[in-house]
Amino acid sequence: MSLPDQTLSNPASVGTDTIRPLARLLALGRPIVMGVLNVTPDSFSDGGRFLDPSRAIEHARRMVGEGADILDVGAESTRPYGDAVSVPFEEEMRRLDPVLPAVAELGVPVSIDTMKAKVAAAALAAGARIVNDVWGLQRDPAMAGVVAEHAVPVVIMHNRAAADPAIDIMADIKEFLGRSLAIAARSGIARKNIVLDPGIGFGKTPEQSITAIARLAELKAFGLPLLIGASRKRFIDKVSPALPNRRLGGSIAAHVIAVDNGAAIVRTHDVAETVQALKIAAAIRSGQ
Ligand code: HH2
Repeated sequence: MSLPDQTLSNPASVGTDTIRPLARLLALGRPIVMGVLNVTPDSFSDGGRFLDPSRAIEHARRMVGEGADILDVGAESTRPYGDAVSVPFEEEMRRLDPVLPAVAELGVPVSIDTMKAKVAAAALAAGARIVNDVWGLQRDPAMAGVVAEHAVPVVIMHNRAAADPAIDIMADIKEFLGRSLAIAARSGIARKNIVLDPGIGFGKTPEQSITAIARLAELKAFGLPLLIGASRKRFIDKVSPALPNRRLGGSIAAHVIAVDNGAAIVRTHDVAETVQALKIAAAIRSGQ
């Protein structure tokens, strides 16, 4: 699955060179590994570990050394499991400012994991090259405009305010992603710049998260690259009880199966182990 490079036929558009890294990665024909960098005090699995800028930059460097293809930098916990503490723009930027420019120099594209258009715009100005919106362009009405203006790739993720065990989760995901794609089209975001994500753990019961991975292939009908972020999520605990930092085995199992089911990108806190697992899975698949 590949995103074609944008041509330089439109020199007026901002950031014509910025979509190439993702397009190149997706053209490699192997799963792409996105390493998570949470510059937060309260992320569900690693809150507080990388709030200090030097620790954050060191961790980013380590992940690149371990084989991360993309670094996903976030400064507001998305809190997939409730207790959301909303972080004001100024605070999100105060966390990102000392980290982003250095991380953007590490040689892999940086995505900005934010729900705020103003943060996305500032992060793109500071060197980020991809926007990762866990509300799929449906929360901040200015988000789609920022993505369109900068002509950068965007990860559109499914989300819900609350889980409802009674709904058909795949139908809900498809409907939501369809709405996001309509917003993207109206705003002038090129389809080739869009990655879709069913949002493991977000507004889903553990069973629904498992369904989203098991039936991921249904989302291939959109004809767009798919991303899965199963890393350390709660559905693992439901099947095999373990605290978030003891869920590596479950995360790897989920990501390997997600790739088999069509994921082009996996988002992980544990880059070295995930890269190794994906390589071994690929070697076995090809019978070598
Ligand atoms: N999951 C989290 C955050 N951002 N983005 C995408 N596209 N897909 C995901 O599954 C996803 C995401 C949650 O994980 P984490 O960043 O570790 O937690 P927190 O949001 O608490 O910082």
